[in-house]
Amino acid sequence: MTALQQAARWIGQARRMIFLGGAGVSTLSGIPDFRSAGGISEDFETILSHAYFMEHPAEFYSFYRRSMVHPEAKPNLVHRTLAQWERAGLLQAVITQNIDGLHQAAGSRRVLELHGSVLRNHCMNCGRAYGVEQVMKGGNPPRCACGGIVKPDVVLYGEPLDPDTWQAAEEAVAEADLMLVAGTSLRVYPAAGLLQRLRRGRLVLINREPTAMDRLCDGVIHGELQDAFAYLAQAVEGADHGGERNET
Ligand code: CNA
Repeated sequence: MTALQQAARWIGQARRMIFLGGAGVSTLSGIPDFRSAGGISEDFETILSHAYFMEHPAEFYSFYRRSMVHPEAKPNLVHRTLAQWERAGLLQAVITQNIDGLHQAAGSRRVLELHGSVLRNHCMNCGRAYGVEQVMKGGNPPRCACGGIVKPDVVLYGEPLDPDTWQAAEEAVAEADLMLVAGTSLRVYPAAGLLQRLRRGRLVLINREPTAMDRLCDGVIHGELQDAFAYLAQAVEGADHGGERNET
């Protein structure tokens, strides 16, 4: 049995599966990741830091508008398969490091956005909420009617994660009987540390290239997500789900 066949079998048997994904999930939607060859080449860890935003908001927004916001992007097979698994009662939650909102666009309902979302923004002075369209047009940096600078609700390097989202992610991982991880280099913490919070579940990783966490996994598939999910979507659909699960 191949690792992919084994993964399909485990997904079919799982009762509390969760998914943890990263930028590789959205490369198929035309959004570059950070660390692949051909990914974002600028010094993103500096530009996307809290300190840089506070000191150079216009330079931050020049990069951010060009590289981080992709209003034309549509969900791909991976997003759609995960949404389908949630509807079928197979998947408990998507935990994502992505900030593009594509899981929700595909129909996923329980999405824990560890690093926030480009779709939500707020004035740092009065707290007024702004949509992504308002942030993409207008002056640089975008300003609120009150004169304050509008900041994306995205967790910048050097900023803490939202504690409620983090706690919900930790709990979902602790309760999981299968954790499927895909499209992430697992180099960003604390997100990558979630793999070590798994108590008794199986751990399966799908990624184009090896990661430092491969050795922790029960199953590792090195390859393209589109190939793996094309197989899994079909194989899991055909699997015997046991008839006990609550369909939603
Ligand atoms: P990363 O460090 O760029 O790693 C992405 C991983 O995905 C790499 O190991 C790639 O080899 C792999 N990969 C890319 N495409 C595919 C594919 N088609 N099939 C299989 N594997 C693939 O990204 P991480 O998510 O690990 O890093 C976390 C950062 C990236 C988070 O803070 C995100 O906010 C940030 N980010 C998000 C987006 C987005 O929202 N779409 C885009 C770019 C960066």
